[in-house]
Amino acid sequence: MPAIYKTILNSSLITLMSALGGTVQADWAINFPEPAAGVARDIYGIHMLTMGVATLLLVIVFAFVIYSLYTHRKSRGFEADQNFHKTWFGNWAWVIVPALVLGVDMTIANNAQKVLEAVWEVPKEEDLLDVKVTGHQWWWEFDYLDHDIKVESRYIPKDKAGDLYLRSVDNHLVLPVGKKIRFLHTSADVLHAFWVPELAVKKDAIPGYVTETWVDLDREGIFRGQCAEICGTWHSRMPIVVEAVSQQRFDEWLKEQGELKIVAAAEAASDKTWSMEDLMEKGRGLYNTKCAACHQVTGTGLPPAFPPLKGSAIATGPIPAHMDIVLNGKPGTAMQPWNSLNDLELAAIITYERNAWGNDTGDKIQPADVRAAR
Ligand code: HEC
Ligand SMILES: [Cu+2]
Repeated sequence: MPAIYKTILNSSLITLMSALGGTVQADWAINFPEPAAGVARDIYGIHMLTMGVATLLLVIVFAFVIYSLYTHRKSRGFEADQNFHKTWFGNWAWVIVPALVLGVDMTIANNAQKVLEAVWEVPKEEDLLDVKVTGHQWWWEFDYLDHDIKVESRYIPKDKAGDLYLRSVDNHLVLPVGKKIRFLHTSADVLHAFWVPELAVKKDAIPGYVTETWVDLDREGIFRGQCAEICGTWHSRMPIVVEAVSQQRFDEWLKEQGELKIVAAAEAASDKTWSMEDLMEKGRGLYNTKCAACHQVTGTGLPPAFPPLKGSAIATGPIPAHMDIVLNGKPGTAMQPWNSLNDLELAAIITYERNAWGNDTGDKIQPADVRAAR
């Protein structure tokens, strides 16, 4: 069916559904999703007020027009009234009706103004939770600035994500309910935009700039959003998943993250020599979450944009060159530096790349080798 017919059909369906009432709307998910934050509720309120007024006016005007046309039709012998303007109502209607409409408009504008102020003015409170949100091609980074915790969030490939493909990520943006949260938006490369409908937050992430938004979550749940600024070939593969939890659960989560970090750092710093199996096992997991987006789980890449690693001259050639491109990336390409990973993680990934998919070099890279190459 041509797109234009679909659009017309959809909008007629929406009108029909709105006429049928609230429950149907919810089932058909035709209205905005239920807000999950105070500011989002205010915005939702404006939307419902405006839609209510528009629907009421629509019904009144159409009822009037249809009644007039039908009842006073020419075939019944009616003639146009040429003296309407001579009556009191005929004289004043064109003043009274617009004045009423203006009154309604002012009500809407007044409400909208108040909400806009609330949305744009980040509360100046001592105990705001600050989360720096950085857009990357093509994943999100969330820094909990007051807690020294960083979360990297990447999409989950189709075979694992199932129905939630492009709606799910490996690491959620975990946030507490009942606390004011300030987002600091920025980008590491090109324009992205952070957008989660239930939070009613949508803000461009601009390289070199930091902008602010805020939310006050008021219910627990999983809220899914996505990058809303076309940012390259994999724009669709940077969904956002907010997990709103109780303050108590959030505190536990923070503790877990802190502990995980300590364990990982201790493991990576130790001079333990790792076995091939351990390195391959760790490497597979890390590769599949961090590298497979471009180089594919099968190692075959997506040429010409993303080169294959299976049989690649670098992944089967001298180790230093392989280590160099992974640590430092390749400027001007989508291959970013991965030096924020720890020595163990890098050792595992590089070992995996050199031995998976029939690369079979037999090379084992240890954390100490990575440390020496940094
Ligand atoms: C966003 C996409 C992307 C991701 C994610 C990515 N790479 Fe790359 N990678 C590239 C591109 C593009 C190149 C080619 C750069 C060039 O032009 O030489 C490349 C090149 C490479 C090469 C050299 C291959 C060759 O034969 O030229 C290696 C090795 C490599 N990447 C390893 C990794 C590892 C390890 C990871 C994960 C930690 C990773 N890449 C994640 C895009 C990506
Ligand atoms: Cu993006």
